[in-house]
Amino acid sequence: YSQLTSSNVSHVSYHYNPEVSNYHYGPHHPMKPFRLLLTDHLVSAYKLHEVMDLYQTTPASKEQMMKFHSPEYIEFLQKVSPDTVNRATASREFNIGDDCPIFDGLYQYGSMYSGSSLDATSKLISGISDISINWSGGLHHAKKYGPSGFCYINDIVLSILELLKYYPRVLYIDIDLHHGDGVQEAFYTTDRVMTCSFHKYNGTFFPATGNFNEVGIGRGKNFAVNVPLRDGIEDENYVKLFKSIMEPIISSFQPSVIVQQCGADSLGCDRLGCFNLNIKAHGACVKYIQSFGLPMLVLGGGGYTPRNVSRLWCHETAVLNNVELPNGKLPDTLPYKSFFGPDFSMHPNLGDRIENRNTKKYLESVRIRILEQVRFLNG
Ligand code: V1S
Ligand code: CA
Ligand code: ZN
Repeated sequence: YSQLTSSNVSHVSYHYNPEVSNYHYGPHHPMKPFRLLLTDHLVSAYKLHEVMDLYQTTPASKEQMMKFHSPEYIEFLQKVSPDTVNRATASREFNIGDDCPIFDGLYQYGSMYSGSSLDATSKLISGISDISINWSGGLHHAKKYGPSGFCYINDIVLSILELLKYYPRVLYIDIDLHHGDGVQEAFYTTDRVMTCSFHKYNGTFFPATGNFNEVGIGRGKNFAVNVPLRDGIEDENYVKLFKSIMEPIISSFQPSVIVQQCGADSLGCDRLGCFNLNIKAHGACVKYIQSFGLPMLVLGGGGYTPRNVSRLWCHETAVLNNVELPNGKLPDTLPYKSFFGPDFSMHPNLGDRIENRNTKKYLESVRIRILEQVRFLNG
């Protein structure tokens, strides 16, 4: 299998099935697949489609999804519908409820976004792409036996399992606001996958896991890294901390491939969020990881203010293609342009809504504690 060539121009592929944006979790639910259509329109309006390989993706098969999920759970998803569901049983046996409702086409939705991640993964494995992007994926909470936190099928675990057939070591990086618990749990006992999540943590914030002391067990000890943050973290401190942790992790773990989950709920002004990050800072984390020149699977995740989710993922698509988007107003040809008012710009200020509870002293202690953990990687 061929890997990155010596040229410094990456071959980028974009994996999307427009049908995925038509599913609805329900009128009051914060997860809006429509944000994926908005993202695609922005990417297209900036002509980024012209510089990448585009693939219309195919749904994952039942067998593919059962590489991680239990047959009982997948069969339940396949059979259930909003009209026939027994809510009491579904809630008790499969964690169905307000966070993870049964909606029309649920099974197709899960297989659609997972199929996109698997298509993106196979383009990396074959060496056709150096970087492959699926903004509809990154649903990091789903468990073997059931859904959690808006996530039904864990497309990340499925992709990593596939990568492990061809690559010795996979690094998973998760900059969603929430802890990447489903991925961490799936690889908690192996030293072939290192998981690293940055998230808000206070012991109760969903999913309530992800403190420092979760480091993996057995052979996997020290191969799970958690970076618990408080409300209101700002651009400079976040990016500095991110780089100072990821640099030693990458040099000691020496991954053969990187999977990055780019959840957009870590932006400021997110409907469910509590950080103060701007789009450029979030994008700087993606760019930094790209600078290591390893094959990379780039996924979406959370993000509950659709106009900012689509701005972010369009900006990151540009970053990954080494394209600098023009400053100033969004293109006039953009459909749904009214969503982006009143400023109609790519970079609204998202950075000053919430008081920063991360003191310099706290962040320094986080950094030191994690560097100590990472020191143990090489024996
Ligand atoms: N925070 C938060 C939040 N908000 C909701 C919610 C709100 C309205 C609805 F109609 C339905 C759900 N649920 C939550 C969180 C789950 C957050 C999931 C984040 C997912 C991700 O971004 O990481 C990846 C895509 N759930 C909870 O806090 C659990 C509850 C404890 C409170 C909310 N109720 C609805 C369920 C129980
Ligand atoms: Ca995270
Ligand atoms: Zn999230």
